[in-house]
Amino acid sequence: MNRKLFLASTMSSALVACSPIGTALNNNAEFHKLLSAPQGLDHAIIGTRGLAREYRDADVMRDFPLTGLPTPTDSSYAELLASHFAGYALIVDGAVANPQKFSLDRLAKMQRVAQITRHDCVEGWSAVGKWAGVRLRDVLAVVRPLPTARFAIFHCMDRDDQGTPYYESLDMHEAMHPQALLATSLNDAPLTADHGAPVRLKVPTQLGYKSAKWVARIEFAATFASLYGGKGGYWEDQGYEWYAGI
Ligand SMILES: Nc1nc2c(c(=O)[nH]1)N[C@H]1C(S)=C(S)[C@@H](COP(=O)(O)O)O[C@H]1N2
Ligand SMILES: [Mo]
Repeated sequence: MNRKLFLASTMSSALVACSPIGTALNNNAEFHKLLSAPQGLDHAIIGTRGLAREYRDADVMRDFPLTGLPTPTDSSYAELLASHFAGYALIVDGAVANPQKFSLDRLAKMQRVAQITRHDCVEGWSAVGKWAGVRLRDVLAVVRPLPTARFAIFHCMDRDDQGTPYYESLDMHEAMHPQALLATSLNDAPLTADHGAPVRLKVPTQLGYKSAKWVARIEFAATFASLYGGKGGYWEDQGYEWYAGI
Protein backbone atom coordinates (compact mmCIF):
# COMPACT_ATOMS: atom_id res chain seq x y z
CA MET A 1 0.00 0.00 0.00
CA ASN A 2 1.51 3.29 -0.95
CA ARG A 3 1.82 6.27 1.30
CA LYS A 4 -0.94 8.45 -0.17
CA LEU A 5 -3.39 5.61 -0.23
CA PHE A 6 -2.51 4.77 3.35
CA LEU A 7 -3.07 8.34 4.45
CA ALA A 8 -6.27 8.83 2.50
CA SER A 9 -7.78 5.60 3.72
CA THR A 10 -6.71 6.25 7.29
CA MET A 11 -8.22 9.70 7.21
CA SER A 12 -11.53 8.79 5.63
CA SER A 13 -12.15 5.88 7.95
CA ALA A 14 -11.18 7.74 11.10
CA LEU A 15 -13.31 10.84 11.06
CA VAL A 16 -13.80 11.11 14.79
CA ALA A 17 -10.83 9.03 15.75
CA CYS A 18 -8.98 11.31 18.12
CA SER A 19 -11.97 12.60 19.99
CA PRO A 20 -13.05 10.55 22.97
CA ILE A 21 -16.20 9.46 21.11
CA GLY A 22 -14.00 8.03 18.38
CA THR A 23 -12.95 5.10 20.49
CA ALA A 24 -15.70 3.11 18.78
CA LEU A 25 -13.22 2.82 15.94
CA ASN A 26 -11.12 0.58 18.11
CA ASN A 27 -13.71 -2.10 17.51
CA ASN A 28 -13.56 -1.56 13.77
CA ALA A 29 -11.49 -4.31 12.19
CA GLU A 30 -11.02 -2.46 8.92
CA PHE A 31 -9.57 0.50 10.75
CA HIS A 32 -7.09 -1.71 12.58
CA LYS A 33 -6.03 -3.37 9.35
CA LEU A 34 -5.35 0.01 7.78
CA LEU A 35 -3.36 1.22 10.74
CA SER A 36 -1.30 -1.89 11.23
CA ALA A 37 -0.68 -3.26 7.75
CA PRO A 38 1.78 -0.74 6.35
CA GLN A 39 3.80 -0.22 9.49
CA GLY A 40 7.02 -2.02 8.61
CA LEU A 41 6.87 -1.07 4.99
CA ASP A 42 6.06 2.53 5.75
CA HIS A 43 8.91 2.96 8.17
CA ALA A 44 11.36 1.31 5.80
CA ILE A 45 10.38 3.23 2.67
CA ILE A 46 9.49 6.64 4.02
CA GLY A 47 11.42 6.59 7.25
CA THR A 48 11.73 9.77 9.20
CA ARG A 49 14.98 10.93 7.66
CA GLY A 50 13.08 12.91 5.08
CA LEU A 51 11.92 16.39 5.94
CA ALA A 52 8.27 17.34 6.10
CA ARG A 53 7.45 20.01 3.55
CA GLU A 54 7.78 23.58 4.81
CA TYR A 55 5.27 26.18 3.64
CA ARG A 56 5.20 29.96 3.25
CA ASP A 57 3.73 32.51 5.65
CA ALA A 58 0.81 33.02 3.28
CA ASP A 59 -0.16 29.37 3.69
CA VAL A 60 -0.62 29.61 7.45
CA MET A 61 -4.12 28.90 8.72
CA ARG A 62 -4.79 31.64 11.26
CA ASP A 63 -7.42 29.82 13.30
CA PHE A 64 -5.62 26.59 13.90
CA PRO A 65 -8.19 23.89 14.81
CA LEU A 66 -8.41 22.44 18.29
CA THR A 67 -8.94 18.82 19.13
CA GLY A 68 -8.20 16.10 21.61
CA LEU A 69 -8.73 15.94 25.34
CA PRO A 70 -9.95 19.08 27.12
CA THR A 71 -7.47 21.68 28.28
CA PRO A 72 -6.45 20.89 31.89
CA THR A 73 -8.56 22.69 34.49
CA ASP A 74 -7.00 21.27 37.67
CA SER A 75 -5.60 23.65 40.26
CA SER A 76 -1.94 23.04 39.46
CA TYR A 77 -2.45 23.89 35.79
CA ALA A 78 -4.66 26.86 36.72
CA GLU A 79 -1.89 28.17 38.97
CA LEU A 80 0.74 27.74 36.28
CA LEU A 81 -1.46 29.58 33.81
CA ALA A 82 -2.21 32.40 36.26
CA SER A 83 1.51 32.89 36.91
CA HIS A 84 2.29 32.85 33.17
CA PHE A 85 4.14 29.60 33.79
CA ALA A 86 6.69 31.19 36.10
CA GLY A 87 6.73 27.96 38.15
CA TYR A 88 6.96 25.67 35.15
CA ALA A 89 10.04 23.62 34.41
CA LEU A 90 10.14 20.84 31.86
CA ILE A 91 11.63 17.79 33.56
CA VAL A 92 13.94 15.72 31.36
CA ASP A 93 15.14 12.57 33.06
CA GLY A 94 15.28 8.78 33.01
CA ALA A 95 18.07 7.08 31.08
CA VAL A 96 20.20 10.19 30.64
CA ALA A 97 23.66 11.17 31.84
CA ASN A 98 22.55 14.62 32.92
CA PRO A 99 18.92 14.97 34.09
CA GLN A 100 17.76 18.57 33.88
CA LYS A 101 14.87 20.96 34.33
CA PHE A 102 14.17 23.58 31.70
CA SER A 103 12.29 26.68 32.76
CA LEU A 104 10.73 28.79 30.01
CA ASP A 105 13.54 31.33 30.51
CA ARG A 106 16.12 28.64 29.96
CA LEU A 107 14.35 27.39 26.83
CA ALA A 108 14.13 30.96 25.56
CA LYS A 109 17.93 31.26 25.77
CA MET A 110 18.44 28.25 23.52
CA GLN A 111 18.54 28.46 19.75
CA ARG A 112 15.06 29.27 18.50
CA VAL A 113 13.76 27.78 15.28
CA ALA A 114 10.52 28.23 13.38
CA GLN A 115 8.82 25.95 10.91
CA ILE A 116 5.68 26.30 8.82
CA THR A 117 4.39 22.78 8.44
CA ARG A 118 1.17 20.88 8.00
CA HIS A 119 -0.46 19.07 10.88
CA ASP A 120 -2.42 15.99 9.83
CA CYS A 121 -4.98 14.72 12.30
CA VAL A 122 -6.55 11.30 11.83
CA GLU A 123 -9.92 12.94 12.41
CA GLY A 124 -9.59 14.00 8.80
CA TRP A 125 -8.39 17.58 9.00
CA SER A 126 -5.06 19.18 8.16
CA ALA A 127 -3.83 22.66 8.96
CA VAL A 128 -0.69 24.62 8.18
CA GLY A 129 0.75 26.36 11.21
CA LYS A 130 3.88 28.26 12.07
CA TRP A 131 5.50 26.68 15.09
CA ALA A 132 8.48 28.09 16.95
CA GLY A 133 10.53 26.80 19.81
CA VAL A 134 13.55 24.68 20.55
CA ARG A 135 14.67 21.60 18.67
CA LEU A 136 14.16 18.47 20.74
CA ARG A 137 17.64 17.34 19.68
CA ASP A 138 19.15 20.41 21.35
CA VAL A 139 17.59 19.31 24.63
CA LEU A 140 18.95 15.81 24.03
CA ALA A 141 22.41 17.28 23.56
CA VAL A 142 22.19 18.75 27.07
CA VAL A 143 20.81 15.71 28.90
CA ARG A 144 22.80 13.11 26.90
CA PRO A 145 20.62 9.99 26.70
CA LEU A 146 22.43 6.80 27.72
CA PRO A 147 22.95 3.96 25.23
CA THR A 148 20.10 2.11 26.98
CA ALA A 149 17.61 4.86 26.05
CA ARG A 150 15.47 3.74 23.13
CA PHE A 151 12.47 6.02 23.55
CA ALA A 152 11.61 9.55 24.57
CA ILE A 153 8.33 9.43 26.49
CA PHE A 154 6.30 12.63 26.79
CA HIS A 155 4.20 12.95 29.92
CA CYS A 156 1.40 15.47 29.61
CA MET A 157 -0.67 17.45 32.10
CA ASP A 158 -4.13 16.54 30.76
CA ARG A 159 -6.24 13.52 31.69
CA ASP A 160 -9.31 11.93 30.22
CA ASP A 161 -12.54 11.54 32.20
CA GLN A 162 -11.25 8.24 33.62
CA GLY A 163 -8.25 10.10 35.04
CA THR A 164 -5.80 8.56 32.56
CA PRO A 165 -3.06 11.00 31.54
CA TYR A 166 -2.14 11.67 27.91
CA TYR A 167 1.33 10.52 26.95
CA GLU A 168 3.26 9.82 23.79
CA SER A 169 6.61 8.43 22.71
CA LEU A 170 9.16 8.70 19.92
CA ASP A 171 12.13 6.50 19.19
CA MET A 172 15.56 8.09 19.43
CA HIS A 173 15.83 8.50 15.69
CA GLU A 174 12.58 10.46 15.57
CA ALA A 175 13.56 12.45 18.65
CA MET A 176 16.72 13.56 16.85
CA HIS A 177 14.82 14.61 13.73
CA PRO A 178 15.67 18.24 12.87
CA GLN A 179 11.98 19.18 12.65
CA ALA A 180 10.98 17.64 16.00
CA LEU A 181 10.25 20.76 18.00
CA LEU A 182 9.41 21.67 21.56
CA ALA A 183 7.10 24.45 20.51
CA THR A 184 6.30 27.45 22.66
CA SER A 185 4.59 29.51 19.99
CA LEU A 186 2.03 29.06 17.23
CA ASN A 187 1.47 31.54 14.43
CA ASP A 188 3.78 34.16 15.97
CA ALA A 189 1.96 34.22 19.31
CA PRO A 190 2.77 32.41 22.53
CA LEU A 191 1.09 29.03 22.61
CA THR A 192 -2.39 29.36 24.10
CA ALA A 193 -3.57 27.08 26.89
CA ASP A 194 -5.82 25.23 24.45
CA HIS A 195 -2.98 24.52 22.03
CA GLY A 196 -0.76 23.06 24.75
CA ALA A 197 0.93 25.88 26.68
CA PRO A 198 3.54 26.26 27.84
CA VAL A 199 5.37 23.58 25.82
CA ARG A 200 4.15 21.06 23.31
CA LEU A 201 5.80 18.68 20.94
CA LYS A 202 5.42 19.36 17.23
CA VAL A 203 6.45 16.54 14.95
CA PRO A 204 5.41 17.28 11.37
CA THR A 205 6.61 13.92 10.07
CA GLN A 206 4.06 12.06 12.19
CA LEU A 207 0.27 12.07 12.56
CA GLY A 208 -1.17 14.68 14.90
CA TYR A 209 -1.60 12.51 17.96
CA LYS A 210 2.21 12.30 18.33
CA SER A 211 2.42 16.07 18.84
CA ALA A 212 1.80 15.98 22.58
CA LYS A 213 0.40 19.13 24.17
CA TRP A 214 1.03 20.33 27.78
CA VAL A 215 4.30 18.43 28.18
CA ALA A 216 5.46 18.29 31.80
CA ARG A 217 8.19 15.70 31.54
CA ILE A 218 10.27 13.88 28.96
CA GLU A 219 11.48 10.54 30.20
CA PHE A 220 14.08 8.48 28.37
CA ALA A 221 13.72 4.74 28.73
CA ALA A 222 14.59 1.39 27.22
CA THR A 223 10.91 0.47 26.95
CA PHE A 224 7.43 1.88 27.49
CA ALA A 225 5.89 -1.54 28.16
CA SER A 226 5.24 -0.89 31.85
CA LEU A 227 3.52 2.47 31.32
CA TYR A 228 -0.30 2.69 31.29
CA GLY A 229 -1.57 0.36 28.54
CA GLY A 230 1.99 -0.49 27.46
CA LYS A 231 1.63 0.64 23.84
CA GLY A 232 3.62 3.87 24.05
CA GLY A 233 0.85 6.45 23.87
CA TYR A 234 -2.64 7.39 24.98
CA TRP A 235 -4.22 6.61 21.61
CA GLU A 236 -1.88 3.71 20.96
CA ASP A 237 -3.25 2.12 24.13
CA GLN A 238 -6.66 2.31 22.46
CA GLY A 239 -5.55 0.71 19.21
CA TYR A 240 -3.76 3.34 17.16
CA GLU A 241 -0.52 2.30 15.58
CA TRP A 242 2.58 3.39 17.51
CA TYR A 243 4.37 4.33 14.30
CA ALA A 244 2.49 7.30 12.87
CA GLY A 245 4.83 8.44 10.09
CA ILE A 246 3.34 10.33 7.16
N1 LIG B 1 -1.68 16.23 25.76
C1 LIG B 1 -2.37 16.03 24.64
N2 LIG B 1 -1.72 16.19 23.48
C2 LIG B 1 -2.38 16.01 22.32
C3 LIG B 1 -3.74 15.61 22.28
C4 LIG B 1 -4.40 15.45 23.53
O1 LIG B 1 -5.59 15.10 23.62
N3 LIG B 1 -3.67 15.68 24.68
N4 LIG B 1 -4.38 15.39 21.08
C5 LIG B 1 -3.50 15.14 19.93
C6 LIG B 1 -4.19 15.20 18.66
S1 LIG B 1 -5.08 13.84 18.19
C7 LIG B 1 -4.02 16.25 17.79
S2 LIG B 1 -4.65 16.23 16.23
C8 LIG B 1 -3.32 17.47 18.22
C9 LIG B 1 -4.23 18.66 18.15
O2 LIG B 1 -3.55 19.81 18.51
P1 LIG B 1 -4.35 21.18 18.52
O3 LIG B 1 -5.54 21.00 19.44
O4 LIG B 1 -3.39 22.20 19.00
O5 LIG B 1 -4.80 21.42 17.12
O6 LIG B 1 -2.80 17.38 19.53
C10 LIG B 1 -2.33 16.10 19.89
N5 LIG B 1 -1.71 16.20 21.17
MO1 LIG C 1 -5.65 14.24 16.05
